[in-house]
This record gives sequence, structure tokens and C-alpha cells, in this order.
Amino acid sequence: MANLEALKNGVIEGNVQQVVEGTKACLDSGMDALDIINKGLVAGMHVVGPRFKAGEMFVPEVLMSARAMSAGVELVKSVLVDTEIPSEGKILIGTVKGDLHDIGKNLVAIMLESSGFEVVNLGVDISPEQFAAAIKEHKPQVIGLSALLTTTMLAMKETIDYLQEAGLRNTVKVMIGGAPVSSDFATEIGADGYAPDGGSAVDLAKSLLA
Ligand code: B1M
Repeated sequence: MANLEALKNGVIEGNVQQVVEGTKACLDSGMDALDIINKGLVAGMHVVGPRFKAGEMFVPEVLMSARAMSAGVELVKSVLVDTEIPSEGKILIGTVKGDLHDIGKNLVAIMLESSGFEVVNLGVDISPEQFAAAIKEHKPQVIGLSALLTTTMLAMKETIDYLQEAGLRNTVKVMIGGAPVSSDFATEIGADGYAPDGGSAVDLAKSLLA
């Protein structure tokens, strides 16, 4: 079943088995890994989002879609990240405090990894203090903050302000992303840049390190 439409429907229906089998079939057929992600898995999530907003899908169903999508992304990741590329630099990435959305952030992490960056993925609901501790521990050149809720956008500013107070702001470049944020918002909160998607995040990270 090397069929992107079936993959998309598997995500919409939250059918892990369909997504796993569909992803394997697409990979086996030699399909481009990024097409599998963007035209199959993410395309499914683009149907789920509006249905969730319209009240046609509820949190448990959206969670099943998220699980199905993550299962597919994991399989594609093994192909994308399998090649040994010299490190472009180290990036620490996390979803900010109060926010549990991680699909987009994980996709960005995979794209960065597959482009040669060493990525430390901190997970979700990461407080400013946790970001600061991780910077001290891992000494990255760039940190990436992700937020999907308008309410948690503020935690991005709080994180940057905290790094400033802790004397760490000048040791790293800060990039931000996520559906509700923008380039203007990045400027407003003192971030070094904004990327709308995984591909742009790779370009931005490279330009921040140039
Ligand atoms: Co939530 N949720 N959710 N949700 N959820 C949204 C974000 C929402 C827009 C849905 C809606 O109402 N239309 C809405 C936010 C409204 C707002 O604030 N403006 C919303 C809400 C309200 C909520 C809850 C409050 C619902 C509730 O409980 N009543 C709750 C909050 C929980 C919390 O975080 N504290 C909640 C919960 C959940 C689930 C747990 C059920 C699940 C998350 C599962 C998971 O992530 N493991 C979920 C999901 C799946 C969504 C939607 C449907 C899909 C998000 C997604 O994964 N998209 C979402 C609707 C939508 O976005 N249309 C929605 C696919 C992903 C590939 O795209 O995440 O945008 P995205 O990532 C992109 C870019 O944004 C960018 O690159 C990625 C790849 O292209 N990007 C970066 C992201 N991070 C980046 C970082 C970078 C650079 C680029 O640099 C560092």
C-alpha cells in the first residue's frame, strides 16, 4: 500500500497500524522521505486541525491521530537520520512551559538532525530554568523554542528574559517557531529568528551559525 492518501487517512483516523504499514510501504517503494512526511503524515494532521477546531473531533481522537503520526515519523526518521554527516553545530530544542504539543517540534528536530546538526531534544513543558540548566550542561550554539498555544507564546519571552538574567543569553542564538508565532513576534521578544517549518528552521540555524 505505497499510497500517500492511505497514509493521510490513517493519521486522520488515528490508525497506528495503517500508518506504520503505509509508511513502510512508501519507504520500500523508494518514495522521498520528505514527501512521506509532508504529503502523507502532515497532510493528515492538516485535516485533523480544522476538525478539532470545529468541534468535529475531540482530544482523545486527536491524541490517537498524534500517536499514529508520531509512529510514522519515527520510521521515516530512521531513514533520514541514518547517514553520518559531520556536525553543523549543536542545537537544544524544546516546547516551552505549559505547552504539550510536540509533533511539529519533533519534526523540526528530525529535519535539523538529518541536515547534520547535533540535536538535544528536551521534550515538552520546558521551563526557563530547565532551558538554562540544559544550556549549561550541553553548551549548544543555538536553542529552539516551540509553542503551539497563544497562551504559551508568553513563555518564550519569559525564557529569553530568564536567560538574560542568568547571564546565558549571549552564549546562544535563539530561534522560535510554532503555529501562533511570527517573525514580528520573534523581534518583539528579542529572539534571533523565526522559522515557519522544518526546512526553514534548518536554513535559519545555518544562517545563525554562519
Ligand atoms: Co492542541 N491545539 N490543544 N492538541 N492541537 C492546537 C494547537 C489548536 C490550534 C487547535 C484548534 O483549536 N484549532 C489550539 C490552539 C489555539 C490557540 O491557542 N490559538 C489547541 C488547543 C486549544 C489545545 C488544548 C488547550 C485543547 C484542550 O485541552 N481543550 C490542549 C492544550 C494542551 C497543552 O499544550 N497544555 C491541546 C492538546 C492537544 C493534544 C494533546 C490532543 C494534541 C497534541 C499531541 C502532541 O503534540 N503530542 C493536539 C494537537 C495534535 C493539535 C493540532 C490539531 C495539531 C498540531 C500539530 O501537531 N500539527 C493543533 C491544530 C493545528 O495546528 N492546526 C492544535 C502538525 C505539526 C506538523 O505542525 O505543530 O504547527 P506544527 O509544527 C510545524 C510549524 O509550526 C513549525 O514547524 C512544524 C513542522 O512544519 N514549528 C517550528 C513548530 N515548532 C517549531 C520550532 C521551530 C521552528 C519551527 O524552531 C525552534
